[in-house]
Amino acid sequence: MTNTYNNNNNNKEGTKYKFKIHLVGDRYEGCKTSFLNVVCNNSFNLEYTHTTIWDYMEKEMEINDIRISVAIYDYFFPNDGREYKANEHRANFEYLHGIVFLYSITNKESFENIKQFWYKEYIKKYKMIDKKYFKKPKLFKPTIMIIGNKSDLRNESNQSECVNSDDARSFASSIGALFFEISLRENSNVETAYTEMVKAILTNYEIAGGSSVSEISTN
Ligand SMILES: Nc1nc2c(ncn2[C@@H]2O[C@H](COP(=O)(O)OP(=O)(O)OP(=O)(O)O)[C@@H](O)[C@H]2O)c(=O)[nH]1
Ligand SMILES: [Mg+2]
Repeated sequence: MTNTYNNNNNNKEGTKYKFKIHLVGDRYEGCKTSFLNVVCNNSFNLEYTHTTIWDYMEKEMEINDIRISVAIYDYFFPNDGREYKANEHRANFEYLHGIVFLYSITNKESFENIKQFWYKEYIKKYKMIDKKYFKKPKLFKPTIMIIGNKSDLRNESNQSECVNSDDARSFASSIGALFFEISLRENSNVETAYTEMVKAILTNYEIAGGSSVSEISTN
């Protein structure tokens, strides 16, 4: 797929920046498709359909009078993501501005998988592809956000199976990530989380020079 999120030549009139965000997390418990639909279409469906192709939707927004277009990728991972193929994914990792790791508050395993698997593997993958295919030292680091979803179910769930908010917050803080608890079903805290993410990307991006990501230096 042709990547149009490099901020070089493809801006629509009035759009200053184009950012790209990936949604990452366990099958079902990550609620990635639900996140995409609530943020981009303001629609929520309780029925579950496993995503079998990756796709993205675009959302336009304005922050401090700056018009931004954000492509949010609902990422499909073969074999639940335990297997990666660099060639399949390299174009999608190019010019990546943000990664949202999602878990279900009511499922501790989905949070542990973010900590022990998704975060580590995804950052490793990102760096590997970056180094292997994009020769320039692109040291602009993607903004990271950790999201605990299904806050609507916390009170009615077995508390010993729920993710402790402080544990999740301290993990997010230890990796320099934003952290929010949300309910997609109730549309609670979703816009705040999403807007804070884009604001943080914008800040990082402008501090780094505000030009093509490939020209931005890292670390
Ligand atoms: N109660 C509740 N259910 C939710 C919430 N968000 C999502 N769900 C439900 O959780 C299930 C899984 O959500 P999906 O968004 O399809 O999960 P996914 O990560 O895209 O799953 P895969 O495509 O298989 O990787 C669906 O039945 C959703 O309706 C929420 O905030 N509260
Ligand atoms: Mg899905």
